[in-house]
Amino acid sequence: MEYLTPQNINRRIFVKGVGLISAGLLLGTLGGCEEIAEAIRNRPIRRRLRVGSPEVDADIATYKQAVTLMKALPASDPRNWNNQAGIHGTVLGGFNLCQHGTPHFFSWHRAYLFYFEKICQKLTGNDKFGLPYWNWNQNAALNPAFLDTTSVLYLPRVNTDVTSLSAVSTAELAPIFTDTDFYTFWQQIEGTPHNTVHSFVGDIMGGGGSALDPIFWTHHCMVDYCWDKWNIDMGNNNPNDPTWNNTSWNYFIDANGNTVSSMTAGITTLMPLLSYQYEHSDIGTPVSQRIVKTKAEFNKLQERIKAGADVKFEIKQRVPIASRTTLSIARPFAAESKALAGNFTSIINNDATKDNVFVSINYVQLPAESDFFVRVFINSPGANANTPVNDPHYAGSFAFFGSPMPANSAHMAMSAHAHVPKFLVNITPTLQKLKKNQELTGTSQITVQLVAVPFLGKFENPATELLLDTIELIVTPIIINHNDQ
Ligand SMILES: [Cu+2]
Repeated sequence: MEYLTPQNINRRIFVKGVGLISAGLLLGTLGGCEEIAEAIRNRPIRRRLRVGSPEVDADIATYKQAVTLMKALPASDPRNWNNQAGIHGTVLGGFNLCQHGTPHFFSWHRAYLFYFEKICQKLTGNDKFGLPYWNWNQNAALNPAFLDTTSVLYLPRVNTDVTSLSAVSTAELAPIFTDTDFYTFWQQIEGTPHNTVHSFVGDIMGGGGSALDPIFWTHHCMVDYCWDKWNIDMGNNNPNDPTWNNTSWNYFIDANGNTVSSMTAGITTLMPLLSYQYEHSDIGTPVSQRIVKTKAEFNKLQERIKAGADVKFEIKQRVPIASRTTLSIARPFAAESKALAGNFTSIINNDATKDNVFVSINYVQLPAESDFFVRVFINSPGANANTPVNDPHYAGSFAFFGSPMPANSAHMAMSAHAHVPKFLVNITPTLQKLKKNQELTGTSQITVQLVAVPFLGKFENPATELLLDTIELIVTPIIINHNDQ
């Protein structure tokens, strides 16, 4: 791929909101223009984990070597395996610095993976190493390399094959990928496939200490690929909001074990263009890969990514449904809204609507157990755990990730705000379907049912309660990409 020449790449790169940064930061090179262009052209490939590919086998071998070397580092070395995982959180202490439920879910984890990958490259002496990703939509069964109990990639887990999870199915992911608004796209990716896979795999992967499990890095690499595909292949834009772009973190650890004083969300947006690339694969509905062949195309793409767009999480209409209620997971919860389908006529009747209707569900705190996910149905009073997901009233699902912070936890004040469970499920396609089936008329009341479904057929603790803060219907505008290229 001859898309860069020494003439079109500078030693310094201008990032919106950040100003000039050294290209070496993103590329791991301090060379001249020619070497920089070369480094971008040959940036590491993050491949899809699968069986039967010699390249993937080689990546797994390097990954094993990297994990072994990180575990062998002294505890005083910040690149040590436990120390790296501790940035995210710990088994006993819960979440630490990781961002969940904030608009930096994607960017924070991207920066975290970026430095982890650099540490792997440095320790193994393989600067071509790219973290492999677990595409749960295409390869539901976890790669067997992680199941060998004698391997450094092994840890006990409850489930390693996600075939039964609708949260990673094309039916559930495809509508999420049609969402062009960064804020609602991120919230759905986090709450649906991301959380569900964490909790379903379970054990250490189900909580704050999840980065201790080598699967974590391949799972988050997939989450990062979701963002990459949406942003680069599909032409959607990240926020141009300076507050978002300038948000910075001063604790990541570089390949040499030094603390990085400033990494920003704005810089992370350029990482897939400059420091690694994804081997293409499908997530939900196939989307063609954006292949950049010329320097002009590369520059145009880079300009679009740097510019972002004026995207906001804007709520045009809000209909409260319920608030401050205790729900038992053992019984489906049904609530009626004051909203009539007629309130949303323009959305329901228009397949090309520019707005989305979401059920927005906020809980007060994480439940004590999270061995289940929650299905959302619309106008289906009898919905229960046996109602199939191809029922026309089914709208989507979400799961909880993590446990409540231990009381008096040192981290509680610091990061609990970032882990308040809140979810968005887009019910626009369901409302349109029900209208077409003539189940909804203008005067039909819209009702919402929440059904908890245990991962393994029965709840570990059926007495688990969910403290609901609010459920409401919200209408958000779809953002048009004015500078789509
Ligand atoms: Cu995660």
